[in-house]
Amino acid sequence: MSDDRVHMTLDEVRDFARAILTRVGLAPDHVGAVAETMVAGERDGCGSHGIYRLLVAAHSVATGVVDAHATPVLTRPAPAILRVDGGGGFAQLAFETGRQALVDTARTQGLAALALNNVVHFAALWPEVEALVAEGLVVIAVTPSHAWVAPAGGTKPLFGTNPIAFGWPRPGGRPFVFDFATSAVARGEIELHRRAGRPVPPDWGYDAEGQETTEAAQVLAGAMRTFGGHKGSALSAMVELMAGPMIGDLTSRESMARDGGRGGSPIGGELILAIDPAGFLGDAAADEIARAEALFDGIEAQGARLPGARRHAARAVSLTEGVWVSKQLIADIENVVKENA
Ligand code: NDP
Ligand code: PYC
Repeated sequence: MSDDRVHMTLDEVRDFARAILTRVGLAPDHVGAVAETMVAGERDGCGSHGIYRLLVAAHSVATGVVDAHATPVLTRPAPAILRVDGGGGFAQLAFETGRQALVDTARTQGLAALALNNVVHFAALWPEVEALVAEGLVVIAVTPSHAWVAPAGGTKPLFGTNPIAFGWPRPGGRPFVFDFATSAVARGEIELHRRAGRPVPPDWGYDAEGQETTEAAQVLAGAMRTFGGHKGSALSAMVELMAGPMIGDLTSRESMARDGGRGGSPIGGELILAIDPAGFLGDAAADEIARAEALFDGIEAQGARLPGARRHAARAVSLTEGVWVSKQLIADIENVVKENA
């Protein structure tokens, strides 16, 4: 292995993340919830949302973008509608606060929606989706971010990178879960290209003058592009609407304005929809979920892979062999903490 990386077990990753988050002053219940999503990112080979996120998490605490001691509060505005006010804290603890109520409500009502409001969000959505799918639910989750992405046909930032995640339970197997930004790629991936000095594909974004560029730094200073042209653009708008005004929270442009140049993680809301197939199907649910397997068989029969397959393959390795982490990243994280001590 090249010596610019250090080997860590997943327990060491967890200890490191917890120690850093504690040192920057995050309250213990947040530390636990936030660190787990970073461990999950490293475990599943998702570098842009593993401990790399300690940089922005520490910065968000130090600059007051996030309330490090927020206590999320769960309410039920309607029988199938749940809301957690995150109190300006990280989204992970807000999700944990509403998670069991969402599962229970989906089971009793057939479907349920959970709005996380007033949260700071830097995480991937698939850990939440997987946790709910493990309960036998079909799940959709969306969240806006900061205004970094131009609508198709434009070249100026308006939308966030606005991920959409979907999960479907599979009998005895790995769930079908996809989770992707509606931008050409997550911003974190472009940041990793900048750190590594690697060019980006020309269709990832524009420079500040609206010109195509392969310089990661110029895209970060300019505007990212949506995936799939007008289709990704419309989906991105949908995310803004459903996890912004529909739940009484911020759009990506408003999140950026609220940040006020501090460079913290996005501020706003997240919407999670959970459906219990038994609500439609009753006792036939298990048979129908089993019938859906033919679709997955059909995909794989063509040599295509399912979303999530790469993550699960990475997980199988990391659970026994640990992971390799950039020494430079570890040093940068330590520096951010020292600078903000
Ligand atoms: P990718 O473009 O890498 O795509 C991710 C999804 O597509 C995964 O489900 C992935 O499965 C699947 N996939 C990728 N390649 C294939 C393939 N060849 N065949 C089948 N499926 C495939 O991710 P993004 O850069 O768009 O997003 C990365 C992460 O960033 C997401 O987890 C997202 O939640 C997070 N994010 C969070 C934001 C926030 O505001 N909180 C904002 C934007 C992004 P697999 O994982 O197995 O490769
Ligand atoms: O990678 O685009 C991103 C992102 C934004 C917030 C969290 N991740």
